[in-house]
Amino acid sequence: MLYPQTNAARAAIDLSGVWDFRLDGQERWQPIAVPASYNDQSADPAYRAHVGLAFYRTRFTVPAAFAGKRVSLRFDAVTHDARVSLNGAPLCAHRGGFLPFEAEITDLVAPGESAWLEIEVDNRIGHHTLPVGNEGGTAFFGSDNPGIPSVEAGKRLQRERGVNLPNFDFFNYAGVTRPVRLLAMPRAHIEDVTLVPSLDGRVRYEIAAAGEGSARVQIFDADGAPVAEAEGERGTLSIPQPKLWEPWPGTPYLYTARATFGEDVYELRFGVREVRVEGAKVLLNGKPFHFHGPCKHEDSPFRGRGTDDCVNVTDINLFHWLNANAFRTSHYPYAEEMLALCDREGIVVIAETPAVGIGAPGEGEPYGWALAAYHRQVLADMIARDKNHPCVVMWSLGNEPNTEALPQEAYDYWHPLYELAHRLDPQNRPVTLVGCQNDYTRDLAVPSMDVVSVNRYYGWYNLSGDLPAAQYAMRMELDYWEKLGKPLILSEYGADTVAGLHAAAPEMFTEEFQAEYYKAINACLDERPFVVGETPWNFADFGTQQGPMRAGGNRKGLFTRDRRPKLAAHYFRERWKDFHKGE
Ligand code: GCB
Repeated sequence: MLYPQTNAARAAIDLSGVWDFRLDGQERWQPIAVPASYNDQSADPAYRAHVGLAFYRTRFTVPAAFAGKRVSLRFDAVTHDARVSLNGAPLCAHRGGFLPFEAEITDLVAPGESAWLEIEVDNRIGHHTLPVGNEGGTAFFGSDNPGIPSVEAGKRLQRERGVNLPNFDFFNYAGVTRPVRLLAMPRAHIEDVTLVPSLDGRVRYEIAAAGEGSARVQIFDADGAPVAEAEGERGTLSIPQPKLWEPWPGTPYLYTARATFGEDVYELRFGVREVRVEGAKVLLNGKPFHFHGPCKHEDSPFRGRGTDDCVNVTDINLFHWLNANAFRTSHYPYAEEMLALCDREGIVVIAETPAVGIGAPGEGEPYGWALAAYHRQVLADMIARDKNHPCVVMWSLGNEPNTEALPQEAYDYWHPLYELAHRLDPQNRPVTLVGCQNDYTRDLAVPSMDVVSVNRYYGWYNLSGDLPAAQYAMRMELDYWEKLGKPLILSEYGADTVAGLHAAAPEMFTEEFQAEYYKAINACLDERPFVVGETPWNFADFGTQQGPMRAGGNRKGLFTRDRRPKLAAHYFRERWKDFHKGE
């Protein structure tokens, strides 16, 4: 799905602002900022604790100047499920909180007229949502205390009342979290553009269009000079002496493809780069690439998971400060604005579906057909949305499924998704699946990927505080993976750290311990050329569900939630300066 654009043929009006809002059961409409999660916008505890429906509404006008155009509404993300109505009549519905959807309204609101737009948002999570909610009555990191009659009775009460029990470790933020826009474009219009560049400058292209017209593509260099053009809905263009999109600190050179179809125009920035796996290396533009940079969340004070360009720019500038070159969109597809920023700034992205927490024991059908069908849809939508971004170099099918309890079932669930990602992606990027710390010798799914990604917390959740033992265990596991002959990314490792807590003799939770922990684990990684990535957990402290293991959220950030560096951030900044592992 194309990102909205205002140009000579199209208009996109951002409907962001202060809308009306009420939780199900409340009478009064209250102000709410869009885009943002609703949960942190009020001191009313119901905003964070709410389970179920919430309602948003606003009034907008279709400009008279839109007469004769195809008019639609585009929702970049509503978390998790949405039902949209226009002047009280159902317009569209969408499942899943991290990808866009669109509905045409050309014949529903006349140019020059206004309409009420209402969005019903559902934040409930369960076995058939992505991310996965735990219907069995146990909170992530909560203590089960099975068999205690009073605790069991309390859990029953929670279930009757309705409770969200995320099987994941980030706050279940909800609402209209990304922009909503009113779009106008010619009735005969471009629906999609696909570009597949190669290093020799050839660019395969395809334009999908609705209605009558003839198609054309022109390519311009970064100074706006034309460098190639072709007629027709598909074909191959050739850029003479192409400048490549190189990751930071190289130059992420961007060209612009201008597609025209009848009266319609769409402009897409893209880069010439290639990515593939060869032996135990990931090659970017034919050269071994090493991923280094902390995993992220879309998370900031007040906004929750709401898109904010200022937060995004600040974060990417902090990536530059860290000398980092990559992150994974843990644990869901990020806002399109962030990917455009990474294209521009040369930050490499591993794009992840929202499939986190699949297959917890006792979940009933942990690898059920219904979830698989929905997962396929989400994967397809993510690839369709992000396929042209040069920054996206790999797909992650999901994070930390249970691949250990039922190894064959897990393989039978994940491997078809791996094949599907390869089939759907015109650029045929490598595919990974991020494995949980478990008995890795039983895992069939993660080793079947192009790149093995493993989250490991030696020295934190296990062997806690004992760094020599953590190193011993880490090295033993790396010995195991080395034999596979595939590239490996240590896709998460980290230690909760309270900013300002210090100790001369490093102990868990101090800033010194976090820095020592990373030095110890990195020493193991440095010995292994097949380790092509180190992506610490996490860039910044972030909001989570409350629980006995979380004091004001997850504190594994290299930065605090308001983006102040801890000691470990300074350590990584030094480590990653002129870092040339494997090249
Ligand atoms: C993990 C998860 C991540 C958590 C992290 C932690 O393995 O992938 O979502 O936040 O551990 O800090 O426990």
